[in-house]
Parts: sequence; structure tokens; C-alpha cells
Amino acid sequence: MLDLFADSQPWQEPLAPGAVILRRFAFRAAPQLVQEIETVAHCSPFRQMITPGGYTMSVAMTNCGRLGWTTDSRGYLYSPVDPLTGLAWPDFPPSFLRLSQQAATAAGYADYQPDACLINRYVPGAKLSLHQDKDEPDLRAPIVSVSLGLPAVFQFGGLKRSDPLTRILLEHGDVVVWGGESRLFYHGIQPLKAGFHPMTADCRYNLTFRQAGKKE
Ligand SMILES: O=C(O)CCC(=O)C(=O)O
Repeated sequence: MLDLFADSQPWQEPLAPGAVILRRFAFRAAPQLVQEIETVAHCSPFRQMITPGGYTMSVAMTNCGRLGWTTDSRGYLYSPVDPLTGLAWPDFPPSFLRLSQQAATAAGYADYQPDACLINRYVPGAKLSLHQDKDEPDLRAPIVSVSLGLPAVFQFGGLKRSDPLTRILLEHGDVVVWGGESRLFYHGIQPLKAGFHPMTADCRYNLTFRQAGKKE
């Protein structure tokens, strides 16, 4: 796939109050990030989680960091233990922490201390329905979301599920940061279109960084 912007400097596009797209911000770090995803997945494999309502998610997920986002029959929760392995989630690779903190700073959020990184893997047809990220106790910290591999259409709405949606194509290396007024805005990913990316083949990865525990 030819990316005409591959060698250009990252640039910013405002998305909503408190939200910005940092185009190609992770482009240079991407080869290392993809390698680290494989290392994390070696210890805590990708799995399709089952929602409390009994629905098998089309996106495959794993986590790294002190806490990992997961589901069980009681609901959605952050856990220090991977329920699949019974072990702690793999540590943050240093490249993950660095990139997320640089992106938060570039978006105007200083002193970002994420302790959870949800890693999403989309194959063609996989999607993430509209939802809010609201399981974190401290909503002052923003979400930092990194796109790698195949492009996908991101939907960003408002505080109500029925609010109008902005649809944006997110490409390899793009980072979206949202906090402040838009921290609880609904968002999702439309079904992934089939394609080939030289770094991820037939899939798209997304890293979603969150501060999920109490700040020390
Ligand atoms: O894949 C994406 O770009 C969005 C992921 C997301 O919304 C989430 O993990 O909560």
C-alpha cells in the first residue's frame, strides 16, 4: 500500500473539544510497536472475549501493563491478572509507555501515567460497537489510541449514544487522544475492510492506553 504521507512530519487535526488526531505520530515507532505486540501476545494470547450478555466480540484482545481490561459474567473490569493464563499481564514495553506519553503531551495532556494498554486486533469484518470508556476511576486522564496496519473507519460521537457521529479514516501510525470535555464521548470502529498492509498483513492493531487505577 502506497502511503503518500509516510515520510512527512506528523500533523494534528482537531476532532472535538479535548480531542485531537495526531496523524502519523506513531509512524516511526510502528515497527517496534508491532514487534512488541507479538511479544506481549506470546505471553498473554489474543482472545475473543465474551460480553456479560453472552456475545462473542469480533475483535481479539489482549493487554499489557499493571491492569488489563477484561470481561466476565459480572461485567467489564480491570484485573491485574490475565484470566486466561492466571498470571500478571506482561509489563508495558518501554516503547509503549514512551509513545503514549509523547502523544498525550503533544495533545496537551501533561504528566500522563497510563497503567493499562488494551491491544485490539481486527481482522476483516471485525468491529467495535459504539461505547464509552468509563470503567476508569479517574476520568481526568485522557485516552491515547494508536492505529497500526490496515486502515479503519473510527466513529466519534458525543455524550449520548444517539449524538451525531464524525467518521474518520484512521491509518497506520495515526494516534487519537481524547480527554477533558470529550473523555466520555461514544466511539467505535466500523467493520474492517479486507486488505494487505506490509507490517501487519491482513489485520489492524489498536493500542488503547488508559489510566485505569488510582494515580499514586
Ligand atoms: O480500535 C480503535 O481504534 C478503537 C478502540 C477502542 O475504542 C477501545 O478499545 O475502547
